[in-house]
Amino acid sequence: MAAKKSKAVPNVSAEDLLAYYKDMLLIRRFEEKAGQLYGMGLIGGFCHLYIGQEAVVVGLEAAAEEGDKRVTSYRDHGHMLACGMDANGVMAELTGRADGYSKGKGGSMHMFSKEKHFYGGHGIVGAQVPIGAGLAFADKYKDNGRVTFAYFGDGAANQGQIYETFNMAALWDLPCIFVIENNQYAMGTAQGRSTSTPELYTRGAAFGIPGEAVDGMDVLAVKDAGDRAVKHCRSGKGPYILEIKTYRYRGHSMSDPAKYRTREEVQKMRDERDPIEQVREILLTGKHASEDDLKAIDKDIKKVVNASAEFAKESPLPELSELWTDIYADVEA
Ligand SMILES: Cc1ncc(C[n+]2csc(CCOP(=O)(O)OP(=O)(O)O)c2C)c(N)n1
Ligand SMILES: [Mg+2]
Repeated sequence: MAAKKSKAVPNVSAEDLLAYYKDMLLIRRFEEKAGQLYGMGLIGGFCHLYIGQEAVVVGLEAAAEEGDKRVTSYRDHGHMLACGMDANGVMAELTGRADGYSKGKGGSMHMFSKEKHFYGGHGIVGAQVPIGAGLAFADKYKDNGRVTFAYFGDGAANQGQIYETFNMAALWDLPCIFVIENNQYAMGTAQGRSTSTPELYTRGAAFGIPGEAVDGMDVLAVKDAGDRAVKHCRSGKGPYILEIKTYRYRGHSMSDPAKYRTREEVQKMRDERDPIEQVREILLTGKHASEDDLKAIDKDIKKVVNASAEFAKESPLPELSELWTDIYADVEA
């Protein structure tokens, strides 16, 4: 049966809208729970929340196909959930438990899933970008039609290795989508204080890489741009840049009191541009869902998230012998 079209957004089915809503809400509720567990001392070390940026990964995952790859920075929980990694495994890793994706040895910034083609989770700013180009190089070599999403921030966009990567990716027509998640801040530094040319999507011009700026608070705009980028890369035309303008509601990490911006600035964004509220509005006005339906969805998602926290708490700490495993990669013959 053909999917029902949304009245408010002609080219998107109600099913898709609802799926985006659920996926974004799962990330938000998961991150809220992670923040709570951090406050309770159950998560140690660094923890960078993704709240506010949910539409970026959900929109782009909607444009991806099975087998496509993704790699990102330390602000990575949303990427993992959006590509289908299990909330239990992610929460157990955040709490350093044996059932976590890295057996409790990686924590928030260092998780991977071969099955879901998620290549981390990287703590060194920008380091994941050449890795992303390497993944795309492997796919190009194998001629398998896959694309890689290499995510990085507005701060990382000023790093030298990004431009070495752009050069190689363009030279070899690599199927790599460079996703700049411009959340307007790099730790406590606003973009205007660190960046000479604010139009980050033009940063590939010197290498002949096309780019576009996207409203990252609008999941439909992200999906639309993602479709264009994927089409470009899959058709063998080389890399593509998406500068996705977004906003993080929380501090840089859990230890950041965020004194470099006003509460009003954050509140205004939450009130006027929230990505989840925007889809909620479309669902309600298009009569694709009732208030009660959406309440029930939230309840179900909270159950999944609470269950992940319980799973994490009950999972044991890694055995001492785990210190000696996973040090060298298994090399297939
Ligand atoms: C090479 C390197 N330099 C500095 C740091 C410290 N550091 C961690 S995050 C960060 C800011 C990065 O901001 P951005 O790229 O905008 O990403 P966001 O945190 O906003 O997602 C910095 C400077 C680091 N981890 N690695
Ligand atoms: Mg940033």
